[in-house]
Amino acid sequence: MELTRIAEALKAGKVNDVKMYTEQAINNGLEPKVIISDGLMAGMNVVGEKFKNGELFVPEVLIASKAMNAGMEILKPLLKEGDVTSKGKAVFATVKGDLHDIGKKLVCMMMESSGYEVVDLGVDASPDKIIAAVKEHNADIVGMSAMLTTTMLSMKKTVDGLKENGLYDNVKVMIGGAPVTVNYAEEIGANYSPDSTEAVELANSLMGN
Ligand code: B1M
Repeated sequence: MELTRIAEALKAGKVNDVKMYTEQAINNGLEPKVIISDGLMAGMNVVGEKFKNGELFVPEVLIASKAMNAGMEILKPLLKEGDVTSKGKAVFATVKGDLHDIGKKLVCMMMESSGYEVVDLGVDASPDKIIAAVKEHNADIVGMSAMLTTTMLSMKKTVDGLKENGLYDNVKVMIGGAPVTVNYAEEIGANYSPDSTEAVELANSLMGN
């Protein structure tokens, strides 16, 4: 019941209602991951469809995104698995020109909850910025998210930059986002996962965890 309410409130962009129903769902013992997938993401998927069909426009989608983020913030602390030793350090970013960050934040949350130290560079991160962060943090993993067919090209530039700077052999590159495919990942020398759960599984297998 709460899950339907969360999805409905998210679709309507009712930030306070999303927070309230998310808290109710937690209090009623629902699993955080279920609240994300069957409540928040269920609502966001409908918003995505309506946006695509021209039934919703950028301002409504932006409000729905705020509602999604508000729910995720409440759930974030609950996803942590207690005191786990670090499985590795990961630098994550949404690539240059791209402002979509909901999916990337979700991947970061799941990675953190599974024991990775995550440095989130935010959105619109240039190849230079990502490469500098990989160097600075001596990252084991670099994760890039893109939601636009135009911005995913920046992933290749970043991978090429990592190679030019002699960093590529020491860092595992992970990419994802709606327009990204496994073929594109292979083509540019990266590893692909379709969603946040598989992103963690991929990171574990790449790191031997
Ligand atoms: Co935008 N947008 N948007 N948008 N938006 C899409 C992506 C679009 C598909 C909508 C459509 O159908 N037309 C379309 C892209 C078309 C294309 O290029 N193929 C689009 C467009 C066109 C645009 C604008 C150009 C619109 C305009 O201004 N005219 C503009 C571009 C702005 C920019 O980035 N420069 C724009 C703007 C926006 C908002 C700002 C309004 C808002 C973003 C708010 C925010 O993120 N803070 C927004 C939103 C919300 C969407 C949709 C509706 C939903 C995206 C989302 O958050 N989904 C989206 C439609 C859609 O996807 N169906 C759309 C929920 C999220 C949990 O899923 O992000 O897919 P997702 O993440 C998943 C996986 O992809 C994966 O795991 C996540 C969790 O399971 N994943 C990874 C993601 N990153 C990963 C990284 C990994 C591994 C897995 O490893 C590193």
